[in-house]
Amino acid sequence: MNTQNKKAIIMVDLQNDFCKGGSLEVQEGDAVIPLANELQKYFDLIIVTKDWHPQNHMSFASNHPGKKVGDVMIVHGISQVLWPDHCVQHSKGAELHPNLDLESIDHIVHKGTQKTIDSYSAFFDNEHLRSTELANYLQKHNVSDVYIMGLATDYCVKYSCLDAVQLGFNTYMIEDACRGVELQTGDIEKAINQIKQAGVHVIQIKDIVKSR
Ligand code: VGL
Ligand code: ZN
Repeated sequence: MNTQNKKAIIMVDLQNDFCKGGSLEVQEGDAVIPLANELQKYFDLIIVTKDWHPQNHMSFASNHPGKKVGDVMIVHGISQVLWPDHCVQHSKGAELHPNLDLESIDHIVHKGTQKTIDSYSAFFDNEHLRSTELANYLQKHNVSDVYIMGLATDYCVKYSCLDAVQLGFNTYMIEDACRGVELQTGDIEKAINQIKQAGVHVIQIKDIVKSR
């Protein structure tokens, strides 16, 4: 009998700072919160990620004198977009959106916790030096299928999808349950194409919730 058949949903960065009034507000970010609540009951395991930065984090423009938000810097040979201060550990902005249902959450992943490196993916930092142990957690719980939704399409959702599929999970990105930053016009579309190219199934909520 194959026991590797559990389905998990990873709800990415549903935090105040990415929603209305937050410091790194994603357009229509709030719209995905009720969708996250609606989707939960279709999964065996519910994971949430939290972007969880120290105040001196390298991704904050404020920590690089002379740089501004949106600038791109090369750090250890990889390009890093500089962001407004966001999701500072224990701040209001780092809290999960107040309307998100928390009762069924099985596991929380904190990422971006080291000041010297960013971590868009729920699985690894941006250099793949350290893992968050999420892959181990999923394997331990016999998860074969990983569904990913949340914020933001063109950053944390994208990199989580790419790592999940590379790790060998059957990976599904729920497109209409994600919203993107779109620093440059077309970034969301590019992200979706890259995700598809990598072998991730890009699906819609109606593919899961048949009554829709
Ligand atoms: C994210 C930019 C910086 C995200 C996190 O959740 O997509 N984007 N930190
Ligand atoms: Zn961040």
